[in-house]
Amino acid sequence: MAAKKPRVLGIVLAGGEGKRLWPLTADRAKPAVPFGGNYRLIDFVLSNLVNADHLRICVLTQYKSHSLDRHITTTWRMSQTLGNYVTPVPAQQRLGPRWYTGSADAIYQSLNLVFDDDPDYVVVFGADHVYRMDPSQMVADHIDSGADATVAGIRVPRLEATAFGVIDTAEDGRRITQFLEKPADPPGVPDDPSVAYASMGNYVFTTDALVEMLRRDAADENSMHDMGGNIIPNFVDKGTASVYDFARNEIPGATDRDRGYWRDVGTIDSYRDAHLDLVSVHPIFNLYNQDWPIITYQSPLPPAKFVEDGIAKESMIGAGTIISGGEVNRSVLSPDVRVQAGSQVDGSVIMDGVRIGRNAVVRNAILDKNVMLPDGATVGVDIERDRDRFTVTPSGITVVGKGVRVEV
Ligand code: ADQ
Repeated sequence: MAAKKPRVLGIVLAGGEGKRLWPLTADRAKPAVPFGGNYRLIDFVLSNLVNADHLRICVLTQYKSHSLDRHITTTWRMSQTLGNYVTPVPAQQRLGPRWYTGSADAIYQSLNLVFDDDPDYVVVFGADHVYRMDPSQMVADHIDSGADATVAGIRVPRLEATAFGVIDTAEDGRRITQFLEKPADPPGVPDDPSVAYASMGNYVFTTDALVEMLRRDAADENSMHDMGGNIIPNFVDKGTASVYDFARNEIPGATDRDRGYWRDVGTIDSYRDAHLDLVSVHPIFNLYNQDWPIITYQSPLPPAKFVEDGIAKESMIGAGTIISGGEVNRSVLSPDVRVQAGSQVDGSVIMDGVRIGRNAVVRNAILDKNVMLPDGATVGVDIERDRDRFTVTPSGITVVGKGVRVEV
């Protein structure tokens, strides 16, 4: 007889503020930040869970959650009656008049969802990353190892690991012996000192062990109530934490190039770089792999249209966009954008509803939704002037916030 399929509840942590993505996070949580023309960051983790048939998912929101909420309800509503759901759960102050203190507190305050669903295992994933992963392979590994907690691990350049939890394992390569949350000087792996073994912030827990650990943590006044800072190190101390090596994850249709791709697009520069990768001839991350689709909301718009010698090279252009005589290079344009005659867009990310008039220039820039450039306006040309009116990164990327009308 076939083994009973384990009951798995997905919890997606989507309360992150994303301060380093300002002004894109001025009025939306980081997981709601648009990405790749059509998507929001949260679509990647939700697609991964749903493609793997994990169809019961709670999304814990908190910070500026309106746009995230709306996106989840329009895009991800599944059938409660069939027992499938993606439910956005706002912070409800169930345990007193306070918001969540940390990511572990967010789960602790939402434990009623776990009790209601009664799963064997709880998959807790972050919502901030661009990647493809089959979480069911990680769940199978968790069951096989007998651990209480399993952490997804990936090798990253050692110097980047200051932003991550860093894992050391026993000789079996599986049991975690040390977990350092965001160390100032991350240790390298034994066979390569330039590389660290980082936590992806994705975890699988055996339900009872998670509930017990969250209760213990809630009673600890010295805890920050953080998954990476407290809960995982406590499982490591208990000797019941394992690592799941992301390099072993197999995705249908993956190429040698994009196998193992995982990006924390946590800064404006990394956000733009990830977009430039998408429009390169051979991108590392292949959005076009329909064997593991990234699901999102698509509004019923007509196809993109190019008229009056309008042209786009090495670019992705959303539906309903009209390039009327302008030239677009190495850029990602969302749906419903207009680019008028004589204008140039280069190395940029342009979001929904942006209007670019005649003879305008947009260079190395990110234009948030509904930005208006009148005829002759420029962004990314006079960087000093841009510094006074917009956000400009040290590397010279200009970001114009939602709905701004750019002065000529
Ligand atoms: P960080 O990403 O810095 O490190 P955190 O800010 O807690 O940790 O964010 C983790 C996830 O939880 C994100 O998806 C975020 O949106 C969400 N989140 C944060 N606070 C929340 C709250 N109060 N309520 C709901 N959701 C919340 C973590 C780990 C590291 C690991 C990196 C990988 O702590 O060990 O290496 O992720 O990026």
